[in-house]
Amino acid sequence: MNKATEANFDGLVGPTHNYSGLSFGNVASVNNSARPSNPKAAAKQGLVKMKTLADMGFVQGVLAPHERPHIPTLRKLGFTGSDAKVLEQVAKQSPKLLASVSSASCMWTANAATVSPSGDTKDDRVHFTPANLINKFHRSIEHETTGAILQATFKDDAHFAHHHALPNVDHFGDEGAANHTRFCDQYGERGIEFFVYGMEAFNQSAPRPSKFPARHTLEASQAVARAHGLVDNHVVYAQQNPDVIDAGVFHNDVIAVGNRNAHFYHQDAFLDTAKMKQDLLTAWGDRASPFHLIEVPSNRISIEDCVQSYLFNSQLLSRGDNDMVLVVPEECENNQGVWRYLKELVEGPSPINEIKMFDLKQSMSNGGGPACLRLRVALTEAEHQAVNPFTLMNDALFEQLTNWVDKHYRDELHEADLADPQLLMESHTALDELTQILKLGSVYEFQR
Ligand code: SUG
Repeated sequence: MNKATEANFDGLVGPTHNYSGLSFGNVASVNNSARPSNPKAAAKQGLVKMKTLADMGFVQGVLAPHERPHIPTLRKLGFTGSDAKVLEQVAKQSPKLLASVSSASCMWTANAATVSPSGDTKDDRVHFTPANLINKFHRSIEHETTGAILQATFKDDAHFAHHHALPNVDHFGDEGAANHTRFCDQYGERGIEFFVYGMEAFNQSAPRPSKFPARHTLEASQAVARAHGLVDNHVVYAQQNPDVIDAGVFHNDVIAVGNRNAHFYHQDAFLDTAKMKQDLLTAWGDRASPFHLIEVPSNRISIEDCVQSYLFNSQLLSRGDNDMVLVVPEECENNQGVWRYLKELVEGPSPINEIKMFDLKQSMSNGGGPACLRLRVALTEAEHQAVNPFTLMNDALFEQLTNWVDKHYRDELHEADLADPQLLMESHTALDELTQILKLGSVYEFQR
């Protein structure tokens, strides 16, 4: 077994971060629709989280935002003329379409891709499949650029294998790592990949939510497991409880989080909790450490409080064996019941020993907490060396990116501003400079 660590790659918030109410089924997105946003504060809140975790000794990377408004999509949809003309027409004919191609939603990199570390795959490479995100139009236009950015970050094909997104159709709705967790004793060993789905596409009689969409299918998870060359008895599938999807739990990472030998989840998260536990314990077998199932009962914390506080949308990070820190949003402290529970948790027998809190209000107001903002990639030493070093967080990069945000970002953005051709130019100028800072090459269409 090769020694490995877990790296977290956070999405840098883009210059057009705004609240457009685009995500039906995501309570925060719908409730904050049309509120003015602050892209500068949003990007800085994200950078502070990245820098703090890097300072704590975690490997932290940055994934670049996408070009927005996405003029190539508008041209595909029949808009013509100069970029300014295209913006003028779409603003007049369909402001929601303009908002959709302007969303900075690629910041939530838990939805960028599903990643299988080399310890789990048949060819001993790290595998990436960008998520097609087909359930939401504004997110379905992410996967091509996501793929280009992942390839520019994880370049060496001796170590990294990049797949295409799954077919763009409901049957293969794929939301990436937000519905995927990996359990292991040590990061370098063969882990258990745990895929959580919202519905079965080819089985109409299987349970599914009735009010809000199930974005992710079993068939998508199975396809990713096949493409990544995972070993069957190290893969576990579980269905989300349709009732919690209908209560606003649009991704499993809003109600469960796992790391190494710990699974922290709500009692009502899964359709069949007993089966989920049994399947994980069977796959775990007789590994060196015990497997911790930390189940939060509904009489302690309601689903509504999970959705409001984002307790489970936390990062569970290992500082050593049996020593984990839970990274939560400030909203957890503002919720009395959740805060009381967390205080008991860290004093109790579980491996979770510390809580670290961040102000991520700008992202939270669109339904994106600490876990949404990061893509986990377990890397061996050789793979870590092969990552594009300019994307890894350190003092110099933090300073450079903070200055870059100060120079290019607005501190207030309204939906009507999205039609401003100046905003498009500001965004292109900023991203062009960013590709030089992160040494990504020409990953954007406007650069080709
Ligand atoms: O897909 N919100 C995102 C939030 C994604 C959170 N990610 C995870 N849970 N992993 C979504 O619903 C809102 C955009 C708007 O309404 O302007 C949005 O896309």
